Amino acid sequence: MKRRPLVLANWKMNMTPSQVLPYLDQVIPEVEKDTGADVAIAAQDLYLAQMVKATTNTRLAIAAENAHWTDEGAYTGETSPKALAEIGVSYVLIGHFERRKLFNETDERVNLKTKAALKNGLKVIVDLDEDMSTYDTVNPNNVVLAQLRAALAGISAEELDQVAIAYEPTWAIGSGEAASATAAQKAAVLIRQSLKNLYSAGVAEKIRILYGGSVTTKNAAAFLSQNDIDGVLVGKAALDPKQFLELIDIAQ
Ligand code: G2H
Repeated sequence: MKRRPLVLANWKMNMTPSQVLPYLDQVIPEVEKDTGADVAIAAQDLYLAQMVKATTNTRLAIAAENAHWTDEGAYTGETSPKALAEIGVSYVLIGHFERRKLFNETDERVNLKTKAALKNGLKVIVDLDEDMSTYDTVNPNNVVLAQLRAALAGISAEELDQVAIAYEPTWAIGSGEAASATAAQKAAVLIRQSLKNLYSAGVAEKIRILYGGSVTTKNAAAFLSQNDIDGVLVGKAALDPKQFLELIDIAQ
């Protein structure tokens, strides 16, 4: 089954306010010409409303980098998934390695946040982040597959329609050293096999699995040509609009 690729930029805590609109102005006309891939940019909350406005009625979707697990309440400094949905954000990235490592995001929180985002109509990219060396066999103790099971606990097959999975080996994140395409494909196969066990073959066939971790214009084609890799999650390279456009071209 051919799944429509997703190219997701993760700006992280980069880009200054004055860079946001010029970046979008450069990217939108090109994205509008393309039809073969879904394209989204995840950015700091501060920029999201402006970005949604600038991309209204275009093919470029806007994503949040995180969201809370409740709609409202006394959670100083947090962002409500309900508010994100109301301003027109399309996607939210949940469980990125930097959230897990630097902000103590647990599997349980990833699950709660995924459920809350889905309830509010947001599409979710669930990030699984661990070392590739745990990937040699379908081992029930495999950390990534444990993260997968925990993240999706209580989520129905129907809800899963709005979920994509991103696989990012920890050592490849921001390091300039990507996984090999064959190793990433192997990881994606195991993730898909796990989804088949958790849901069904049909569900597992439909879900998009992205590779992330030092994706560049040089290595993206190799990842995207793998049978089970349906997109890329790109940090550093996507900070340059020209490189981001090139990556989108590669994904067509
Ligand atoms: C990994 C990735 C984007 P980079 O964090 O999620 O960033 O492409 O800079 O490794």
